[in-house]
Amino acid sequence: MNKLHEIKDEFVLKIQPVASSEELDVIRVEFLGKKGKVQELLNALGAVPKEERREMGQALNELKNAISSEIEEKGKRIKEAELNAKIAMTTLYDASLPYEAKSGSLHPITKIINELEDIFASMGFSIEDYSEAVSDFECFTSLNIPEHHPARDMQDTFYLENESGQNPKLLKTHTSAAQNALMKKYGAPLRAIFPGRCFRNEATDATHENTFFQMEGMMIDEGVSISNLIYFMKTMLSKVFERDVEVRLRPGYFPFVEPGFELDIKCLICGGQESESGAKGCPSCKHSGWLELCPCGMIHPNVLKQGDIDTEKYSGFAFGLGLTRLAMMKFAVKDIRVFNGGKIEELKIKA
Ligand code: FA5
Repeated sequence: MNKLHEIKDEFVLKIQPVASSEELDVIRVEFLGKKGKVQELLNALGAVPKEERREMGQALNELKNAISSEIEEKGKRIKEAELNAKIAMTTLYDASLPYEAKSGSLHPITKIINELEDIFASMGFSIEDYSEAVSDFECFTSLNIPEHHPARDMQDTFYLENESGQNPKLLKTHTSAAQNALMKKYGAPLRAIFPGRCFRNEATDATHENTFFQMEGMMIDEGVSISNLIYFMKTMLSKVFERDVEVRLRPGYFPFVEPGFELDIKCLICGGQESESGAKGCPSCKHSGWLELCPCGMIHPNVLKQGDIDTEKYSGFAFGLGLTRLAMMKFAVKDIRVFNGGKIEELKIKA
């Protein structure tokens, strides 16, 4: 009987830390196997005195049943734990699940520049690039805006320091700053567009940024007139928006064109409609229903002369498209600051 108790105690001790099916099998063989500890005692039963044999046999059977049901119970718990561990692993990483590859995309401004370049290239315009830091001459004087001319007040900018303190460069306020250099580089006839980043020292709001894009266009040839200008503006807008958009042309003053116009587009955010409260337009068009988009005009003879163009023979038009504002309208972005904001979620525009 003592031996029986020893086996029982040993089993209880050994089964406690068992945590895997493999370890449990080892215990099963050790206690219940053909040469196991319980079987050994059963085999030796014949040598037990007759009067004790019955009681001993009964106790051994009870021990065998208890060990076997304990092993069975433990086996169930181990299987369950093993299954849960497998499920957890699958949840963490399942190589068979469909994989969504996240890829980047072009910035909406880049997309619109690419689109405009294609449109103008197809109409025979070359595409030019120009510096962001330019001289005072390029940005103002060459454009018929001499020093102390009040028109300079409309475009305050950021001046860069240089060692001598003489003729510091400035961040260009408009793409028109490249007109003079391109006239000198190519002469007439000339058809070119030059998109670029512009800078202005001004407060920002829904339609104004201190850093924004414009795209300048210039056509100089014999007999170029306002009808050519209007034709190119209309073609560009209908191709960009792929639908009819309402535009209006009104007189505008820029020292480098004569005559000069403001080309406005009917606000595509509110459609120029009155809101339910009776207010006209929306914040994106400053409640006017219209957005200033593309000033333009016939290039002033003084500007052509500064660019070494023969004004007796040639005339030309120029326009300065507000590219970031165009992107606002095209992609229905209500606030221009989204484009420089760097918030990927806001920039996920269906372009
Ligand atoms: C000019 O910059 C002229 N150089 C345009 C021009 C070129 C006129 C050739 C005639 C011939 P303006 O300052 O209005 O003009 O700017 C042109 C366009 O740029 C505006 O209609 C507007 O769409 C955009 N723009 C101007 N300032 C800002 C700003 N702070 N933020 C965003 N867009 C602006």
